[in-house]
Amino acid sequence: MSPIRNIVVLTGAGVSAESGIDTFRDAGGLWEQHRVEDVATPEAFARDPDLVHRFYDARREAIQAKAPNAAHEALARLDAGWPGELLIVTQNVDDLHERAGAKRLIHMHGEHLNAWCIACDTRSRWTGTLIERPACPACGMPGYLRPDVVWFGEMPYRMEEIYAALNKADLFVSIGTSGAVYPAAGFVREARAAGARTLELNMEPSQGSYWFSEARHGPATQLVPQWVD
Ligand code: BJW
Repeated sequence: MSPIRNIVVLTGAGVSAESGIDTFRDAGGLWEQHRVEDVATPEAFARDPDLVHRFYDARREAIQAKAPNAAHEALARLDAGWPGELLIVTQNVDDLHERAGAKRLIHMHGEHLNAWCIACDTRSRWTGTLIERPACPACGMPGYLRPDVVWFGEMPYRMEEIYAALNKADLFVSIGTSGAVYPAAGFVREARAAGARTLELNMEPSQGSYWFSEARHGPATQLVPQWVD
């Protein structure tokens, strides 16, 4: 087997679950508490922006009170020490990977701490809540800031960079994701087609488990440090 130089790691909500952040599709997860169509589509935001803002305000506040766990920390160690190419692609909008110290990181579904002004197309750091939401710092227009996250029907971020990394990966590792949402769910097939070994680390077999050459099941705080160290 050829030596491993280039690694792509995909993470999902399961990597942050043991920090106390709700996943989407597990029992009691966010999609049991809210209808996707009400809070995570551009149409929902157009229809009822206050409801969508309340959903993200609450999550933003909850996430800020949480801390990175042993899985985020192990991935940050990998990032700091891996001499070859490495890209951590997270579907998570929380900032726990960067708070753990990861640098080679892409937030393909956006970041809960960013605001996007749909009047002037500028991104800025989120400072307000629903009650005291500021005007856009760039254009000064009030009422046009939305959470800078990727909703259903919208194009995930930095896809060219991600596919370039997948196409030269020697190893693709998927951590804590159900494999229910595309295009991330298709990355394992892309990496396999490019000749990469593929490893799943998840609490249970994901929807795409079949495509992985190896799978280990259990909590991310145990599996990820075991794999990294
Ligand atoms: C643990 C654990 C522990 C628990 N340790 N593990 C192809 C086929 C079919 C449909 C489509 C397709 N291509 C596109 C689509 C449509 C759609 C889609 O995928 N629909 C599916 C539902 C079928 N995709 C899109 O719309 C995407 N856009 C797109 O494709 O654009 C193309 C386009 C082309 C031309 C014009 C315009 C566009 C966008 C998808 C956006 C997803 N957005 C969300 C919300 C982000 C903001 C926010 O956070 O609020 O992203 S939805 C939600 O799901 C969030 C997540 O990032 C994403 C994935 O969830 P994740 O991370 O996998 O979480 P869970 O809960 O599902 O799973 C957790 C896992 O962890 C479980 O397996 C647990 O077992 C495990 N776990 N605890 C280890 N301790």
